[in-house]
Amino acid sequence: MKRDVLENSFVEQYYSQAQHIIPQENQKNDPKYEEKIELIKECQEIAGTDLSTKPPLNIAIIGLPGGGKSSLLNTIFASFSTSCWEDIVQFGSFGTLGKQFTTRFKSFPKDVYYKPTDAYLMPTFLDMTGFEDEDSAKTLALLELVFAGRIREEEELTSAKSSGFNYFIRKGVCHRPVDRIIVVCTSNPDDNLPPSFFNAVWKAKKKHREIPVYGVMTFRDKYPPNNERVKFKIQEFRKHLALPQHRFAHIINYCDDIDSEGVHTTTTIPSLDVPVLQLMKQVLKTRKDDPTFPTEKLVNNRDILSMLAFIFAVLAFIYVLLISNS
Ligand SMILES: Nc1nc2c(ncn2[C@@H]2O[C@H](COP(=O)(O)OP(=O)(O)O)[C@@H](O)[C@H]2O)c(=O)[nH]1
Ligand SMILES: [Mg+2]
Repeated sequence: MKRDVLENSFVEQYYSQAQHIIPQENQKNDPKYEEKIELIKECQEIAGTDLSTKPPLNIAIIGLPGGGKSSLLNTIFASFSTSCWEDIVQFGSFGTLGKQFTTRFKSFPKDVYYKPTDAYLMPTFLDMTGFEDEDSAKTLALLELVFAGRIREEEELTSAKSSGFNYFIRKGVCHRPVDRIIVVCTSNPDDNLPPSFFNAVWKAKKKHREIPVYGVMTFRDKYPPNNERVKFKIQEFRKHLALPQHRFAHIINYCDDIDSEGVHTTTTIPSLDVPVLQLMKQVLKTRKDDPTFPTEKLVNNRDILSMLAFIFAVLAFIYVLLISNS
């Protein structure tokens, strides 16, 4: 039985036996409160501090509209917080036709979502919207550009069609390349998986360097893992993206369905946070090809330049003084 459950997702064991989650007005009364605090500490330690030689990780959240990407981000942010859930990322706005017409990404660095003023290198998240189930040259090119850090934030990606992809291929890098990819998808078995989009992600991530891919299925409250059709969807999702157990989680996001009283606007729900923090622990784990800061040489060069500029300014000043005195 346990094995069967684990085959669904590695976070199964972190949901209570009874799948029912009861939001508490005081988060400390949630049975998972202590575990949450412990996990936040573990994640902070894995992330490291700004004394280390690495930059914060860039984590891209991708998937089709309506799959729960933005909600997942708000859930991750709430899980790192001990005050309350906040709607930092706009969610549920995938349009009346259930489709977004523009492809964009928006980044959420630590300062936006992480309230403590400590030195931990909490990651930057990129929320990517507007993809469809296709692996056309355009989709592939857009994914590659974002993964490589060669596209500007909130730039409308759709205009690539008319101007050719060269429009976007810049010499300079606009943001650090993506270090991790989290593919998000609903566990609603009536919603088909997007296999062409998965193919595009797979091809794009192989292009520059192997970026580790993680998978998250949402709507666990509505489509629990003991349902045969949900189980089948999970298997297919994992097969498509070759997701080993520790890279896949079937979770519940913060949403009105789980907390109709709206308690989460004044507190957090540790029972929702713990499985998500377990996943974050996996995602943040240091890998050998993780980036380190561009060597000290760059900093030194910059220092030398500013020193030269200073000396030049002083000499110019003395020269002007001498001239005016003579
Ligand atoms: N019941 C339930 N609803 C969810 C869950 N995740 C997201 N939603 C809802 O699904 C809708 C779409 O979510 P959103 O995060 O905007 O999806 P996105 O388009 O992928 O960013 C919103 O109304 C959310 O409240 C979940 O785990 N359970
Ligand atoms: Mg969204």
